Amino acid sequence: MRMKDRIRQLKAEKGAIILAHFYQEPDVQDVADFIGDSLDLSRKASETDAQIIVFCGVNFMAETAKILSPEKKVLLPVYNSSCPMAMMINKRRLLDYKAKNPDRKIICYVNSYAEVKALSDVCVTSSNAEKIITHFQHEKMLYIPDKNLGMYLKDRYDLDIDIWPGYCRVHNNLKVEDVVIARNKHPHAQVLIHPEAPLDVLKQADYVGSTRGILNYAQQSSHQAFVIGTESGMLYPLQKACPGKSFHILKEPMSCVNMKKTRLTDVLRALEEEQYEIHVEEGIRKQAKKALDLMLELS
Ligand code: CIZ
Ligand code: SF4
Repeated sequence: MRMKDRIRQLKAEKGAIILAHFYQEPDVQDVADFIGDSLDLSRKASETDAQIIVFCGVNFMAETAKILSPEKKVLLPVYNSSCPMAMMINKRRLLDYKAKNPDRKIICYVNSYAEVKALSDVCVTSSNAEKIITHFQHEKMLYIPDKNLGMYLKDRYDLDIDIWPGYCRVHNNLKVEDVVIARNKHPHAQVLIHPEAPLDVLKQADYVGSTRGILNYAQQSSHQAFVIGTESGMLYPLQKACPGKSFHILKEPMSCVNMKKTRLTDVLRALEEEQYEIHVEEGIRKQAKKALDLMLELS
């Protein structure tokens, strides 16, 4: 039996659901029941009746699903596939900061681990960060851990906000000259960039937004060609959603090695062996859930 058919059969037998991030390989996206950004996927994880969630992404995403749905079995097909940005902050360093700055609200990008979310007031994703930040805009804040999204928000809303120095290697590598080169190569294309890129690069964009935002923008736009400044996996859902339009990556390579670790064989094994199960300590989970629940309520 073909691997994709075997995956579908096992999924049905076990009553499992497969969630995949937009950055996953196309064949993994093809076997998923639902594809999206981390906000879409966390909503889906909390709403589904399925008792097993196979989460094709990186570990903080699967952990978020587990925090929201503790009664479900959440499986990550690749053992501990991680996001380097999420590792740029930890509990000890955040506790140190909080001790020195007890009056600052902690605004935590969802690209972070449970023990960090548990010390935060609210979570955000790139899809809802602007909306949530405006809710807190008259308060003193700390934004963790992505400096670029933090700088973008500070620039737009003139906030009293400290910004943690973390970053995503894939997006942080973009330079203004990359946009200039791409515009010369594709003069009729609009340039759509993810806010994990540096601020000077974002200022060159026609649109700045999350992967879901980029997808919606491209679908609704009357333009026919787009240069995409985010992880290259995004080209596949864009092309599927907009068959007549053309999409070009802003710079080669823009590939997240951790997102690309998941293969179909890993998805199959995850279903067969029910591995690798995500666990979150209950005290941490409950605290982290408060920050995620507030995010879902405000977004
Ligand atoms: O929030 C996500 O899913 C990430 C990591 C990127 C994006 O903007 O969708
Ligand atoms: Fe982390 Fe960047 Fe990879 Fe997203 S693309 S998982 S932020 S390293």
